[in-house]
Amino acid sequence: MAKSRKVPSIADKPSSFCPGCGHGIVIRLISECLEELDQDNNIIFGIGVGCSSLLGGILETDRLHCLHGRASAVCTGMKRVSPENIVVSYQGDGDAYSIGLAETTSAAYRNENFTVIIVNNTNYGMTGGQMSNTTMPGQKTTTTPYGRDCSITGAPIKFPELIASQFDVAYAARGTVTNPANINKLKGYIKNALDAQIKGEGYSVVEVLSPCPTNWGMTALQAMDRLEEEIIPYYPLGEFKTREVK
Ligand SMILES: Cc1ncc(C[n+]2csc(CCOP(=O)(O)OP(=O)(O)O)c2C)c(N)n1
Ligand code: SF4
Ligand SMILES: [Mg+2]
Repeated sequence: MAKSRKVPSIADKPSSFCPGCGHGIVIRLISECLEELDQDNNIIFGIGVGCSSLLGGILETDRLHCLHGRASAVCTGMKRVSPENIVVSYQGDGDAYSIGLAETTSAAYRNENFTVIIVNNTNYGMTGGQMSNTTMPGQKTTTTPYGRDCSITGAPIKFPELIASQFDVAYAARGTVTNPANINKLKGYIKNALDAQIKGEGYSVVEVLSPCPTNWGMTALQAMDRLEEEIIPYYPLGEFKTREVK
């Protein structure tokens, strides 16, 4: 008989994400990692604006809702005054890479010792699917009805690669939620990122390629297919920076 897995104690409330959304999987993985690292009673979340903010209604933990894009600045303050706590910034791509690009990049530049989880669904999900800095070239959104034209907007940001090659950060990775194997790998990345913070190694980030079936105008299964066929080939998965020699 198949056994169901125990629900982590800090994530036992129902969510209000759309069916097929990736946010819920990511939150579950973060909760499992915190529990396995014995940090579930020692966590403070900085929560961004967007569908990521629904996290605040699910978790029974200390948390602060931050102004749009400013979670990395808030987390910098929280971690500096309370270094014994684990601090995680939970944000969307629009929040972290568009509206908050300065704060996100500056925290990485300073190698602040906290962890950032960025759910990249290639649009501003909560507000109806506008273009963000990670919208794919040619992707139609409500603000790019003819498709994203990179000659006008610039090209999509690949943040983990950018900071791994340019800044002295501890850890940078990108994962996804398209199948059990990828979910298990993603969990490993999240754990490595939290572990880097626990060891005091510095800034850690995990970007998650995640479906937004509602704004992509797709079923849940079609959205997973789009990730596999179109988005993962553009945004490679894996670890880009780690302090450990592997
Ligand atoms: C200063 C400010 N500007 C704009 C908004 C409107 N707004 C709310 S959520 C959001 C987009 C969030 O997108 P993303 O971070 O990608 O999260 P998602 O909903 O896709 O998970 C925007 C623009 C706001 N709340 N505050
Ligand atoms: S709008 Fe998109 S990101 Fe937001 S809950 Fe729905 S599927 Fe998820
Ligand atoms: Mg988004």
